[in-house]
Amino acid sequence: MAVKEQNATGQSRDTETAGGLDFDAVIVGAGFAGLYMLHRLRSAGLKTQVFEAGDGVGGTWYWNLYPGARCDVPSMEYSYQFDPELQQEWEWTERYASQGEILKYLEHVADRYNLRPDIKFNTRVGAARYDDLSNSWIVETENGDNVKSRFFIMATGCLSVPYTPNIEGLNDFEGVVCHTGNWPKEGIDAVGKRVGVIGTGSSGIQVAPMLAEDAEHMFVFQRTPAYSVPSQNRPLDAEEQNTIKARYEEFRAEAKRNRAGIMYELGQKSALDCDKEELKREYEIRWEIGGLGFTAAFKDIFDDVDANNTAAEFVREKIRSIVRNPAVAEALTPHTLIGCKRLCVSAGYFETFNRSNVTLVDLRKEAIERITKTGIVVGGKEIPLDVIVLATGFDAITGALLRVRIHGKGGIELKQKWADGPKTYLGHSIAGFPNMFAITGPGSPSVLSNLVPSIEQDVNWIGDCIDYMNLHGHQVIEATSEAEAGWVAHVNKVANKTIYPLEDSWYVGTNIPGKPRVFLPYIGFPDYVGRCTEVADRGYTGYSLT
Ligand code: N01
Repeated sequence: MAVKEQNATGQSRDTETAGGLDFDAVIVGAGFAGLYMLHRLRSAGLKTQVFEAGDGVGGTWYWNLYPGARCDVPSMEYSYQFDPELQQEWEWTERYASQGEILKYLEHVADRYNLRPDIKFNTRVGAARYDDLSNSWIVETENGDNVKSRFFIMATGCLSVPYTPNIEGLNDFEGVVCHTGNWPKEGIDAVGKRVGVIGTGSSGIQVAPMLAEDAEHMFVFQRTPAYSVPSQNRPLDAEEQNTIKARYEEFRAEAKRNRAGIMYELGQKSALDCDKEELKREYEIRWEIGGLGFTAAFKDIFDDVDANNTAAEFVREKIRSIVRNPAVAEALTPHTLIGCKRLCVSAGYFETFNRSNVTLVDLRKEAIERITKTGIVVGGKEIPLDVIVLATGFDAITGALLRVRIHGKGGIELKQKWADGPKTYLGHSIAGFPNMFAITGPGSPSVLSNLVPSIEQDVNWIGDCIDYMNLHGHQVIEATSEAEAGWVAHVNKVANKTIYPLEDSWYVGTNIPGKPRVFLPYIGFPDYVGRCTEVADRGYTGYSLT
C-alpha cells in the first residue's frame, strides 16, 4: 500500500507497509507519550497513526482544565529532553507550570514536529485484537475505523479515566455537575453560586481555593484529610532559567540519579537520629523551599513509619497554626502516613478554610446520604447547591488500558489476564500480547517519578527495540511468562521494602470499588533504567523474538 511518510524535517515521501498492513504502528493517545512516540517512530520511517479521543493534543493537560490545575514537578524538569534545541528555545514563565502553559507547550511540540497530520482527533479506540495468522493488530475505533498494524502502542496516560462515585441521586441534580478530570472548555461560572467540592486529593486542593474566590459559599466534602505542602510557586526569571539551560544536559542527568528522577536534595541522615530542633529546622527549610522535596528531608521517610511520622507531625502542626478555627483544623488534620498516598502540593489550601464563605463538611462524622435535585444530603440535612465539583480522582494506571477491549494471542482478554491485578514485564510489555507496548504501564516508575523523563525512557526503549527488530529481521516480540512473573515479583519486593504499600490510595487501587489491591508503580527510576538497558544490551532477554 502506498502511503505518505514524513521525515524529520517534515517533508513527505511515498513509502510502503509490508503484508497488507494499514500502518506499521498504531498509537493510542496524543499526550506527552503519544506525541513523542509518533515523532520517534516516524523519524525511523514507520508509517504511524495516532488515535486521540479529544479534539486536540495534550492528554492530561487537555482534559484537566479546572481552575488552579498546575503541575507539581518544576517546569524546567517537566518537559522533553529528546531535542536540545526544543529545550533551549522554550521559555517557561513560572516555577511550576499551569495547565494552560503545559498545553501550549504540547501544542508547540505538535506543530514544531508537524505531528498533527498523523493524529486522528475525536476518535476513541474501543478495541484491539491480535491476529495470530497475520501477526498483526486489528484496531477498531468507536467511529468505525478498522485498521491493521504491526505494532500497537498504548500511550493512554496514568490518570486519564475519571472516577465518578456511585452516589445515590447524582443524576437527579438539576444544577451543574462536573469532574475535575473532564472540565468543560467553556469553564464553569462559580460567581455568586453555592458550590460543593467532593474530594480532597491533589485536584480538590487545587480547585477549592480558586472556586472559593468566586463562590457565594463553598462546601468542601472531605472523607480523608490530605497532607499538603506549599508549592511556593513564583515567576521564573530569565537568569534562573538560563543558568539551568547552560548546563541542561548535566542538570537532567543529575535529576535522573534520584529515585523519582526529579531534582531534589535527599537528606543523608535518618530522621530518627535527629532531635526535635534539628527535625523542625530541616522541615522548616523544606517547607519554605516548597514542593515534593519536602519528603526528601531525611533518607528514611518512606522506609520507616516512625521516621515518616516526624514529617507528618510537622505538617499537622502547620495545619493547626494556619487554620484559625481549632475544630476545623482538627478535622483537616490527617493521621495517616505522609506521602504514601500522593502528597499534595498547593497554594493556600488550608488558608481557604479561614474564609467566611467556606465550610468543611467532615464526611467521617456523617457520610453523604444522597444527592437531590437541589443539593447534597449529609446527616439528614440538605446542603443546597448550584454546582457540584467531583474531585474524586481516577481509575489510575490500569484504567485506561482496560477501558479498551484488548485481546492478545489466542483471544485472551487483557481484562481477564489482569483480573487479580496487572502483570507486565518492565512495565510496558505483556506476555500473550506480542508487539504491544504500554508506555508507563503498571510496574514502571510512572507516577512515582517525573513522568516526562519516564515517558521518554519508555519511548526510546520501544523505539530502539523496533529498530533492533527491523535490523535483525524479526517480525514479532513477546515477553515470556517467566520474565513477566519475575518482574512482578521484583516490583513487589522493591515496594515491600518501603512503607508505601501500607496506605490505601490509588497507588494500590483501593479508590476504585472492586479493584484488586496491588501496588501499581515501580519504585526507583534509576534502577528501572538500568534494568531496561541491561535487557536491551543483552539482546532482549526475557522476550521471544521471531
Ligand atoms: O484524586 P485522588 P485527584 N465520597 O484519588 C475523594 C495527580 N494530580 O484527582 O481519600 C467522598 O487523589 C477521596 O476520598 P478518600 C496526582 O498524582 C496531580 O485529587 O478516598 N469523597 C479523595 O479525597 C494525584 O494524586 C496534580 O477517602 C470521595 C478524592 O476524592 C492524582 O492526580 C493535580 C468519594 C480523590 O483524590 C489524583 O488526584 C491533580 C466519595 N464517594 C491531580 N470518592 C498536580 O500536579 C472519592 N472521594 C498538582
